[in-house]
Amino acid sequence: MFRRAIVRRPGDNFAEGLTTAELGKPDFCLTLSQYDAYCQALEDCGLELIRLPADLHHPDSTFVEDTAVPTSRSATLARPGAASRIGEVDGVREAIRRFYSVVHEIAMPGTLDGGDVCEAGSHLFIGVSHRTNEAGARQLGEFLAVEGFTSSLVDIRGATSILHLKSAIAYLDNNHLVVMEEMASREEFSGYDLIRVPPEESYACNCVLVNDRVLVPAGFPRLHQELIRCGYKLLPLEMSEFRKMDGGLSCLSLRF
Ligand code: CIR
Repeated sequence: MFRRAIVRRPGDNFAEGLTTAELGKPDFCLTLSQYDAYCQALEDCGLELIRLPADLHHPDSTFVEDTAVPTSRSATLARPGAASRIGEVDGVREAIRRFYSVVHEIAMPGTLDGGDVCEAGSHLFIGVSHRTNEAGARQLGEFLAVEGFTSSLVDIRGATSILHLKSAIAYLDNNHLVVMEEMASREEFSGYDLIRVPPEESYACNCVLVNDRVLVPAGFPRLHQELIRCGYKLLPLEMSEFRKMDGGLSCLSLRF
């Protein structure tokens, strides 16, 4: 069960963040209303929110998931792979320290974005991407091995359509792994009950189980139906403006 989540409000320069999406410029009013609905959804799932103010020095900082990896026993401060995002970590350090006595930190030459880390029970899939390098992935694996986690690296550098590992997979529970069709045959995922997401819905792979509900982007009926068939209760959320900035649903919060 998650009890809390850290979120950070988008700043009015949100549109100046990094993106490859070519979906146009986000509308700031709509961004804020989607953000408010997202926060409300987390509260509806029973979470207490730690709301951080907008950070205008870092237009991508609303994607707070990339700055840390919280588990039930420790948190690891990340070291984002994009130069413009490294400073975002300083903005969450204090909030993390308030709730964790054990805080690890990814160090040079390692880079790691939280969006590349998928916790699947006691196993961690760590994406090696254009943001997370092998050194960062291995550091995280070593920190969390002490807590009993096993880990494996998943090289996604060849998958041009995704930014982070969690753009392509999401672990729910009961061995269910949501996975984009293109990656479904990878050996790493062979022991799981796969919920395959067709290419036209692959944005929705980035969904999150928060206590008894799955937060999922609105507008992806095939995945919604499949999740309902598997017994999940859904909480669909409009994500259009975050998608324009390459952001997925999970990246708007750090849940613990
Ligand atoms: C970036 O390119 O870093 C941001 N514009 C989007 C980050 C999305 N993060 C995530 O999916 N975990």
